[in-house]
Amino acid sequence: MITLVFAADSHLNKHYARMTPDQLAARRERLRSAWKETVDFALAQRAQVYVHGGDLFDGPNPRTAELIWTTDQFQRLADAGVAVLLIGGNHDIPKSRLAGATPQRLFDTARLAHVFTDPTAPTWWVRDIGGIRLAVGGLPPDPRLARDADPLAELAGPITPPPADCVLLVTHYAVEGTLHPSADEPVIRKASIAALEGVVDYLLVGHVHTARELTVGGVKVLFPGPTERLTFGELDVRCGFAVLKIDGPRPCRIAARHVHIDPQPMRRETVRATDIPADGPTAWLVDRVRAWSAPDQILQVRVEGPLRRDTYQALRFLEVWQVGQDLNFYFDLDRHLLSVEVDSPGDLGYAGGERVSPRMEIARVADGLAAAAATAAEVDLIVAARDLVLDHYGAPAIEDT
Ligand SMILES: [Mn+2]
Repeated sequence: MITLVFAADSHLNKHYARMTPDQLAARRERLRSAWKETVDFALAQRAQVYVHGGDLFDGPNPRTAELIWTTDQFQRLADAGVAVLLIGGNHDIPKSRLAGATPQRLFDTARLAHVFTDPTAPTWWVRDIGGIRLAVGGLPPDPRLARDADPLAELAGPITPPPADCVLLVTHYAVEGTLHPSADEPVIRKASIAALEGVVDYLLVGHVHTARELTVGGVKVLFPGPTERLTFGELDVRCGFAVLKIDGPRPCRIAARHVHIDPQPMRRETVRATDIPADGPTAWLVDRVRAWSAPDQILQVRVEGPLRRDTYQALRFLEVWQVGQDLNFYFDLDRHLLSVEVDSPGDLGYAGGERVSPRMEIARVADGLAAAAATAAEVDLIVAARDLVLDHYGAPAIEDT
């Protein structure tokens, strides 16, 4: 019996633009500890093989501190005699040869892992373990593929694994039917998977951030999901990894199960702007934020819809944000779907009865102040302040994907 652990999409070293340095350090610690659970599990279960299906890192150039920590983990596996097999993912493979090597190569050079690097045809790792001959093929993603390509149809030749009792193929691509319809990237067609019947027993797929298992034709397809959720768009995603128990000889029997990893608590709440009272809007919103808060949580509160202009101007968003920031691990007050309702023609060029974005409202208030300014220096100061404010108005730190 072979025990094999398969994880993917750990995105170590991920950068969140609007987190403070302390928040970012703690968040990266969180990503590391989620991935470490896969290593701890492999050691505790005495797995013989550990496979990572790409995007171990969020980019091709993780910080050295992150690499040292990761090396320690692979050393633990190596010390226990666990074979480690890695491919890069679309995040940690450089987009061009000139941009250097995928960070996984470091672990191959240090003889802590075997890294599959050819994206044009699977290469094979074969080992006899407990009387079972296991062949694992690796096919990392090819950044040069056209967006409408089927990666398996673009290979240099047919997939021909060496003779073995059990044949697994590891890759990092979207599979037909698993991605949002608007996703614009290479997708493995189900027909290409069905054509592998009798050639490949199990297709192990990273990249798709949701745990699931499919059978296409006679081929089992396993997605372990990510080891941690990365964005608010992944609120419903199951995190974890997969463990395969393989019994031979050919035709081998494979039992796969998903192992859950508790993600960092994440919550998203929506406030209809029309529900915000004109009287005491800040205290009202603060009460809601308090009720939704928890110390270890990543919280997003979206305020959406039209808000009366006087209520908008009375609402102290910074105060609301500060309360959210104090009571949560990280707080995002998302106002991208908020508009400001203008009832009557004012002195700032409104037609009356229109809805404008908060950005427009900020810009128009600033332009009104500039128009009323006494000196050219004052105008310059107001314009510079306006541009600075609009620049900082920015995008949320943890975007949807
Ligand atoms: Mn990916």
